[in-house]
Amino acid sequence: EEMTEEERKFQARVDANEKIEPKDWMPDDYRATLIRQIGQHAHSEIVGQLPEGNWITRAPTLERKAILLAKVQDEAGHGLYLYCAAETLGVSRDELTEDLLSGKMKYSSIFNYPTLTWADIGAVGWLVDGAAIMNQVPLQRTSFGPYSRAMIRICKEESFHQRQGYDIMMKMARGTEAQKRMAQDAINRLWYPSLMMFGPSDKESVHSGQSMAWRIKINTNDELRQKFVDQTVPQAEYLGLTIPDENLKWNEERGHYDFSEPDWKEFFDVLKGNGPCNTDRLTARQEAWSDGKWVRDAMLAHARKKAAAKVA
Ligand code: FAQ
Repeated sequence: EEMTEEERKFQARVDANEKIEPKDWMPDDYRATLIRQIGQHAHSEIVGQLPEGNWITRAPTLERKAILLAKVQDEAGHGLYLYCAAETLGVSRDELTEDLLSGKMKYSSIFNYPTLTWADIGAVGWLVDGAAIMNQVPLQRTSFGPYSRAMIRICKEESFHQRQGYDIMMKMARGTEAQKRMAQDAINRLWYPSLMMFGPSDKESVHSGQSMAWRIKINTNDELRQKFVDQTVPQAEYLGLTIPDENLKWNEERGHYDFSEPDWKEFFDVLKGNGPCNTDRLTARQEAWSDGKWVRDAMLAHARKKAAAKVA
């Protein structure tokens, strides 16, 4: 397909690593892809509070409780910056929320898995935040200005989250036999779902080609998944825990670890709504939205009263 003059100019700006700002001209599909990705990312931060919020009342010490509470609040903040970034593209936060609640928009597959023990909170911080950072560090250089700037602050907080997760794992791995077993069980259950966070294999990724040409994405899904494995294996070794993959092996020639792919059938099933917690997560968000209706109504009524008073 021939590019129009506008499209050519736009692509030249992207190729020169210029930031695209909300009021600049952009192709309709660039806008739509960003709304999808940023919106999905925002929803992930919000839904991502649920598996961890589940443990706030049961954290083993006051200090762990305070840390977890702060982390979960950070995720809420990340969701809010990201909704703001999406709003600059001409979509409202209410529309995005409604599309999440109706199942039209997605959130990360990982949050459809349960957090069964305290060790899962360690593994979520270490593996899930670790995967999130691996994906988000390059996105600091994404072509859309508001998204790239949101990523800078989010990455700083996310690095702290990962350290707190690893710290929990360290405590568990060096604790009693029962604690060590819990830590190992958490890795066994969360390893493959963490690998799925990077999206389908490059062969199956429908959006990567165009998104990379537009620098909405900087790396392919498989590139980031490989980097994550390479970074995480030595961390597991240091903990004295085992990654549940018999094919995991350093490949001298490639300079990378060889590893087993996750079960992609399970991944696509979770995306269709059939993961262990999909229904719970959406129900929790639907309840929060309807429980909050009176607050939204009251604030709108108050704003209308104020505006009317000003006119009078
Ligand atoms: N889950 O063509 P691609 C966090 C969908 S971090 C669900 O490869 P794309 C922090 C995809 O939408 C997690 N759906 O797609 C935290 C598409 O479907 P569609 C959030 C997935 O967009 C930590 C289809 O599959 N981070 O929350 C997933 O080019 C701890 C085809 O895939 C981000 O969102 C998946 N894992 O690449 C919070 C990062 N993977 O829409 C609390 C930004 C793919 O056509 C606690 N996003 N799909 O119906 C991205 O970098 C990209 O969107 C990818 C997917 C890499 C996720």
